[in-house]
Amino acid sequence: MKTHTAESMTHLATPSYESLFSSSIELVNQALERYLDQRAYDPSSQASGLWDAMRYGTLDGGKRIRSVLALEACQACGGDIESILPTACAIEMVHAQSLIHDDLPCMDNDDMRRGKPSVHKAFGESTAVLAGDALIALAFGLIAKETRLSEKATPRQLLSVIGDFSDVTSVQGLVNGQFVDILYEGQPFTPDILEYIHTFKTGALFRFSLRAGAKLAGAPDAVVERFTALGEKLGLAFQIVDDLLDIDSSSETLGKTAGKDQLQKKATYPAFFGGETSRQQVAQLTQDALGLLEETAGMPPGYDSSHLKTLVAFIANRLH
Ligand code: GRG
Repeated sequence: MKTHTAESMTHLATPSYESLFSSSIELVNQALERYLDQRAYDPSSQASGLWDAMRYGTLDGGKRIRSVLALEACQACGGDIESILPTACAIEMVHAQSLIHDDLPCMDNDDMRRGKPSVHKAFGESTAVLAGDALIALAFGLIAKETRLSEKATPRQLLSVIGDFSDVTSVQGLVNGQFVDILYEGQPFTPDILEYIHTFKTGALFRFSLRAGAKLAGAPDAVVERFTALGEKLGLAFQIVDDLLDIDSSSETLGKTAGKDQLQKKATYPAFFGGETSRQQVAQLTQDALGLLEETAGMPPGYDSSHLKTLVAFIANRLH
């Protein structure tokens, strides 16, 4: 099922990401709403306050860029949207969890997220920790229990995706990046350290999103690796732009506190290379990503990369 057509894209003057991908975003939002419905799991639960915090941190806000990338990757590789949707929601749950924990006073300590008080500000610190914990476990369950298997999305592929998800959520993924990010706060750092932090802290989830999309479409290994490389390029570009926006944008536009990286002496691309070189790096990563999308080997007949190319452009040029 295609959620929008290439034709509709060309007819819009300068369409925003939100308008162009509104059906995919809506699909993810509706599924998340279902999966985070306490009544569906445990109507007599005493933990309503925990469900509320999980819903507050995940729903109502967020660009959904990672889940949209997963949906688009799966469709570009000839897969069905129903096979990737639970994984796309799991990606958003873990992303939300990472933001909830990142905002805690013991981590990056931010009172604002997605234009509203951070989860620990609205619900208290212990609830914020537990809401994040529950989201990770729920995300694994979603992929395992809700993925629609097919000739393309086989049990073998599903197990492999769950294995990859474990890497992303563990010390081989986001946790690693966050640890090293905090380790280097206020410390001298090298470009290698910078790339390391960004690759794990942000790149891992982008990498997983594109890889899982290709895997659950039953794509051949070479395509899965190509989409993995695409995710690496996009994740790095996304984080460099994030670092630039932290300097150039306002808290109001970003929905989170701007200007914090400098205050906290974070290891960022603009801090090391300056704004201009950082922007050139984004441009190079964008070119690399577009090049990977030009490759047609192993792709299904009628392969259309236009949606993914639009997402690449959005990542490079985003303003929030
Ligand atoms: C996954 C087990 C586990 C732990 C997480 C706290 C932590 C460990 C990692 C923090 C990672 C982090 C906060 C990375 C920053 C990534 C980033 C650029 C976030 C902003 O993403 P957007 O702009 O946010 O897509 P929205 O709000 O639009 O969804």
